[in-house]
Amino acid sequence: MKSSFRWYGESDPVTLADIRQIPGMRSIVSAVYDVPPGEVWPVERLERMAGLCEENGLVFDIVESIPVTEDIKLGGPERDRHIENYCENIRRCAGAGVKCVTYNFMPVFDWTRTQLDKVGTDGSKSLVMYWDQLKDLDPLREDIHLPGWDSSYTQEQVRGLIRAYGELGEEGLWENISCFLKRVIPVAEEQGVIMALHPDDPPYPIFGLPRVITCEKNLDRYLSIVDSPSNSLCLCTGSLGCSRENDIPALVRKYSAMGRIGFMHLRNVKILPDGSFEECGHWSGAGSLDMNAIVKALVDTGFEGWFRPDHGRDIWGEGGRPGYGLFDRALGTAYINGLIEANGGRLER
Ligand code: DNO
Repeated sequence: MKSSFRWYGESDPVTLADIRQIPGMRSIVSAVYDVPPGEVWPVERLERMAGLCEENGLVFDIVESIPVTEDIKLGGPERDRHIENYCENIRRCAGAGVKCVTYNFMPVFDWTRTQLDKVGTDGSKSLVMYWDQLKDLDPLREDIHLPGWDSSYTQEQVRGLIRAYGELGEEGLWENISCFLKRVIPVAEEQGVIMALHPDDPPYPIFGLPRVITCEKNLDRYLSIVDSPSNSLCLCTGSLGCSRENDIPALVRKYSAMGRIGFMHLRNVKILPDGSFEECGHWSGAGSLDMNAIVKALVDTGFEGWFRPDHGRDIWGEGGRPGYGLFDRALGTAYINGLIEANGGRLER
């Protein structure tokens, strides 16, 4: 399998020179972050990214994410143009050497947390979602600001979107997913690109917004819409893993054996008695997931895709981008490397 690290580009305080010193590191996961969703990425930007990675002994072969616009998810007036641009972005990424593209189908908001700097008993800081901080919030009645949310929407736009998704409902969202996949996957196949769908984080509806990429039944449904190795998963252990219903090692074993995992996001999460959760260090002893069983499932099934250490805590006073500092993610990689080696797996260089 291929070890990778998310990098936010030249403005990221974590440098490629830092990343290349992490043992076994191979690939950089990145994107063109400053082009609005739905528009086309300039080829020069992708080529520059590939060149910078190469100069640092790394490979830019995986993208996270090409965003799926609300018009695509809602079937809005710009859907066709946005899907065409999406396909063009896949071609451009492939032209720059990219082999895997991550994306998600979460309406309006990507991951949801109530606090990004919760201080743990050891003094480290992490991202948490506490139900008692969330339960009384109603974006239809009041202005709310949760950390990490897309600030490009006004509160009025958020209300409009929540109402539109309410009308669309889960089945409507499935129809729009199907329309997207039927047009995008053939292009990915032709370009030799694996599309890796990230699950909803957390895997249940928030503020009445439908969320469907949540559980085994729905992952099966998603993969069966277009039965192709290019239609694969980015299996995020921490996102699916904050619902006790999801047996993560079993899901990893099943989808990896089917050849339908392109990318693994490896992190642990601690589920609290009321269903709230806290992100924690990668080590199994720190949270609710058996990380060794997850890695063993990948090794046993001959997983050849990419993995990255997902969200780290903020440790040693680093003060980096929440979830994406260098130190704890580097510790995570070292730990995962140990699990891979102990299970007889191999890192591709
Ligand atoms: C959070 C990430 C997600 C992920 C997207 C993929 O830190 O794992 O934001 O990048 O959902 O489209």
